[in-house]
Order: sequence, then C-alpha cells, then structure tokens
Amino acid sequence: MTTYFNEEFETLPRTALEALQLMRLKSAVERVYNNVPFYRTAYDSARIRPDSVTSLEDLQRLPFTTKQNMRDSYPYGLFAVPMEEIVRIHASSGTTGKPTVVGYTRKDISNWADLMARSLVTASVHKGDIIHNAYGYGLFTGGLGAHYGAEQLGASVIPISGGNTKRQIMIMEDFSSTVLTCTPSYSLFLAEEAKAGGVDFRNLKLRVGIFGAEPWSESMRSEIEAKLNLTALDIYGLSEIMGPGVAQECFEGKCGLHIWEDHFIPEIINPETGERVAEGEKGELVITTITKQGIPLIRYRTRDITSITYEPCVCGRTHARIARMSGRSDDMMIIRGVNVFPSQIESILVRIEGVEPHYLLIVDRKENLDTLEVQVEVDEQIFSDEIKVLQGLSKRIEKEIKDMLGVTCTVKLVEPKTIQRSEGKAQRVIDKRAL
Ligand code: DLL
Repeated sequence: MTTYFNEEFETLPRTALEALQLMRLKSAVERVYNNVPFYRTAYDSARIRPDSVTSLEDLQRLPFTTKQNMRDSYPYGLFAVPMEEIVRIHASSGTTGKPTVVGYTRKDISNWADLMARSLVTASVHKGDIIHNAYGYGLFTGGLGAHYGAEQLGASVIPISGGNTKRQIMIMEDFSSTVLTCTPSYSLFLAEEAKAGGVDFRNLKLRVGIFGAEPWSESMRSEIEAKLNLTALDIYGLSEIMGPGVAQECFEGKCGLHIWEDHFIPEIINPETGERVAEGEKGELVITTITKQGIPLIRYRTRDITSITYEPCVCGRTHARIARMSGRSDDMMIIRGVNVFPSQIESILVRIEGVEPHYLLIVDRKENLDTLEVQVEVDEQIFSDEIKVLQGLSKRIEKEIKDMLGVTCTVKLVEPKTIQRSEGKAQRVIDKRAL
C-alpha cells in the first residue's frame, strides 16, 4: 500500500490534472505579462496576448526562457512581486560569472515545503524517521529545501549540512539516523570515511538515501546501495524552478522520477530545433512553473537531458515520470566529434572490479586533436599489484570505453584517495581546451 503526503493531488486523474494545469497556466502567463517587463516585451514582440493561451497545446507557442535571460536581469529583474513580498533569496553558483538569483514569497516557501514533504513520502520517509540532512545549507537550495520538507512532514531532521565528515559518521551512528540526504558523490565519501574509521554501515539504522543535485548512473546506485546498505533513490530539482523536490523517484517503482505536475508543466524538446520530441525520446527538459509567485518561469530551458513517460506507475501516482538525467547538454563533451557524457563513462567504470567510483575526466587539445584522459582510482589491492596487472587493467578500460562510446582515451589509474572528494557537487570534468 502506497502512503501519500497529499493523496488527492498525487493521484488526480489525468483529465483533472490537465484541467488544473490549464487554469494555473493561464493565470501564470497573465501574471508574468503584467508584472515582468521581460515577458511583456517578449510576448508583445511575438504578438502573443496572454488571453490567447486557451489550451495546454498553446504553451508551445510561447518563447523559451533561458539561463542567459536570468543572467541578463541579474539580480532581481525577473521577480514578479515587489521586494516586500520576498521572504527568502537563494542563488546557484554556476561555473562562470555571477550567480543566478531566485526569490520566494511566503506562499512559494510553503508550496516548496509541501512538495519536498511529498517527495520524502514518495521515497518512503515518514514521521518518526530521523533524517541526516547533509545537503549544504546556505545559498544552495539543497539544505534548506530538504529541511523544510522534513519539518513539514513531521520527521526529525538533523541539519548537519556538508563537511566534517568524520563527525557526520559519529552523529549518524549515535543519533540513529534512518534517512540520508546528500549528493551521491558525498554518500560514497561518507562510506569511505566510515570504513577507514572502522564503522560498518550494516550496523547503522539507515534505510533509505535520497540523492541528487548532480548526475549519477544506475551503476553508481548499485555501488552506493551495497556500500551504505540502504535503498538509494533519485531526487531532482534546480534553484531556478524551486530547489530539490521538483521530481522524485518513488520507493515502490524505483523507475523514473515523478515530476509534480500540479505545479510544473514539463516538456521534452530537441535542443537544436526547440520542437517537442515524442514520449520516451531523449531531449532537453523544459519546465513551466504554474504556481510560483516570486519568480515564475515560463518554458525554462533546464539544459538537463532526460525523457518522459505518462505510463501508469505501480505506486498509483498519476504524475508523469522523467528518466534519470543522463547529463546536461552543456556538460556533454565533444571529443573528436563524438558526443560523450560523463555519466556514460561513469557507468563503464563503476562496473569494473577493483575500480573505485572516484574519477576525473581531463579534456585537452594536443596538435589540434582532442584528447581525453580518464583518471580513476583503483582499490589498495590492485594498486599494490604488479605493473603488468595495472597496465592490463587500464588497457581493458580504454577498450571498453572505445567499444561502448566510440571514443579513444587514455586511462590513468591512480592511488586510492587521490582524487579530490566533494562535500557537495563533485567536479568530474576539467576541460583545458576552454582555458
Ligand atoms: O541542485 C537542487 C537540488 C538539491 C536537487 C538537492 C536535488 C537535491 P542547483 O544547484 O540549481 O539546484 O543545480 C541544478 O543540478 O539543472 C541538474 O543539472 C543538476 N541536478 C539536480 N538534481 C539532479 C539529479 C540543485 N537528480 C542542476 N540528477 C540541475 C542529475 C541533477 N542532475
């Protein structure tokens, strides 16, 4: 039996859900047109009147909003309410330049807490659970987002944030934490430190982990589940749209993440043409927020690559499911014309015995040719083996990558614990070509 946080909305029949979406969409378009000069200008120049949106299909006629549009209106230009109504500000750092800034009204914060509570329940969390929340607290939405959701649900939340990993393990052990929330890469770092300190995860009370904020693979899931002795579920979100809790994988189905369609309208487009792709086909996720007040976004291009399915789910929730993100379109490396996502390399590495899930991809250009070096850690035992064994292993990985992805690389096996660990999002790629 599935437990819901808000059964009525989570199981709304498709027709009712779409009727609700349309009502909310119309009002959102009206609001941005009246309150945000950026949208008024964009719609006026495309000759679109807000009241001409009369069906969900009409959404496709509206222009996209991009991260660049947000940067251009830094910091508050896209806010749709006066500053007096904004009760919280978050920002995402991004790799270059100024952060992207978002503002929340009191209602936005309460909707977010509800959706995050819904996401936690979807991952089987309930009152009485003790949540070790190791997402960073601060401008990043992970910490506070998960925190408010946990409180809304009525679970006990430990606001440990990131860092001080040894102490985290002691707290997790002594406080009998049952749920772990952090990035997937940090969960593996916790596992490693626990092992080094003689702590066996089988003796901890952890039951489920809710991991997101960065791409991870199905093989990484198996690795985490084995090392931390818990069920690992995927959570998706982005600060521009809200923060964590935009979409959540359910405990019952463990197959795709329910995107909360009573608040967001998802579309999958071909990033080149901007046209929608068929159900099940991969493309870029575009999200329209239909309840947000502080900074509503219409057709926001997330750059995240996924696919969508409207097939019914065993958990009974009627909201569509998006597939595990296979990367960001701007993370995609083009090596001598071949498109490669870090997550594809990760899947190959994690399956190989003796290889640890800590890796770094270094892209460079030598004599006008792109090069890819895959640095990956091996376990103590392999590392102390003869050079011949190590050479054999790196050749084998090079061959697997070539066979599976069609790209030539050099593999450098490195000593355990040499690749930098992250307390938040892991950096997997260094592209020296751009420097
Ligand atoms: O990472 C929000 C979040 C916090 C999500 C905690 C989940 C858990 P940003 O810092 O704005 O917000 O980064 C958003 O991170 O566009 C994706 O590229 C990536 N991302 C987030 N969740 C996942 C996931 C938070 N489950 C960006 N799988 C997004 C893959 C993810 N990538």
